[in-house]
Amino acid sequence: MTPPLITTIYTADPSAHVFNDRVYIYPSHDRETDIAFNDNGDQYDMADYHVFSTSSLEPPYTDLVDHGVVLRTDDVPWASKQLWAPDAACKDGKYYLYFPARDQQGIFRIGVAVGDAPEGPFKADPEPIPGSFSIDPASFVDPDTGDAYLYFGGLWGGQLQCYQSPAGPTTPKTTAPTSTPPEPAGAGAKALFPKYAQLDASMRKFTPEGAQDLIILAPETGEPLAADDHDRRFFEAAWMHKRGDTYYFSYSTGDTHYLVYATSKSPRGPFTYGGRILEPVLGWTTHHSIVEFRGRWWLFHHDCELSKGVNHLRCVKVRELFYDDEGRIFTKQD
Ligand code: FUB
Repeated sequence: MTPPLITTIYTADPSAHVFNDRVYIYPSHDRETDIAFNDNGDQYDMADYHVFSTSSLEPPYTDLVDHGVVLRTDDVPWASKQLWAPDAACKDGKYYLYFPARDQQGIFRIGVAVGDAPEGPFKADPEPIPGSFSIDPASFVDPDTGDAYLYFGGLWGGQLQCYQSPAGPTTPKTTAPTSTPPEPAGAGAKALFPKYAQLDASMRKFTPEGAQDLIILAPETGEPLAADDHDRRFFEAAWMHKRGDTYYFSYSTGDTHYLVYATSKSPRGPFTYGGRILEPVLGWTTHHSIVEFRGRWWLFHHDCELSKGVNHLRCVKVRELFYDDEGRIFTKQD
């Protein structure tokens, strides 16, 4: 079995990027809690972020560096709790850490913190990104156009089901979802889409068009995935990467525990479902990132091996990822 990459603290949701020919990893920092496990994810009660870096992605990971705490809940004026899956981006020499947290009303928003180096420290903006909502921001700076985007959203505890709209931009709710609506279900119902928004030149705001649906189609019908298609519908853990002229949007299917992907020739979609990247791992959640480093592609993900199966005490792992001649992703799973 692939050994954990990070063993000194519990980590999850690894977002990996190559900056200055070194891999930087931006994970969640899991911690012990006596909060009871529930479908809302209250037991994922994280309060800070560490940044890690390495130049070696194969065991025994002797070059791994823990750069320490780079941001705490207390450093974020608008946040109340639950620093969930973060990501980072670099533009024009500045580094941007994007992160979700619950605001003072209990609504998940997405914040940004800015630094001068990939390992931080990062200073949080005083307010969340206007028009942001839900969880799991994944940043993507198109290597060919320089356009920057955030992809985000998560069902159930991630509150994405509070933002259902038939079409077009969504409007964040202004009141706390005390009892959230269920995700769509039943014959004829379409799955909820993940969201994306282009970032403006400041990298701290959405462009005026705001959050849009990222449509994922079933290859056999050309129609949006059905709500009941839990083996393929988006749940959380958005990630975007580009290989050649193909955009790969990957995500977790949540309650069916797969990491899967869809492809498009545009970062705005529509995307067509492509297949599975990773089968279920030990633990309820699965979350990942994909990055090219020195000519090879790598899948960062997590499981619960280090805690022997405690769902909210996870550990980051990395394994090589491959493409066949048609651009289909595969991994060599244990
Ligand atoms: O780490 C908290 C949440 O668990 C993340 O936001 C989800 O993607 C899941 O991994």
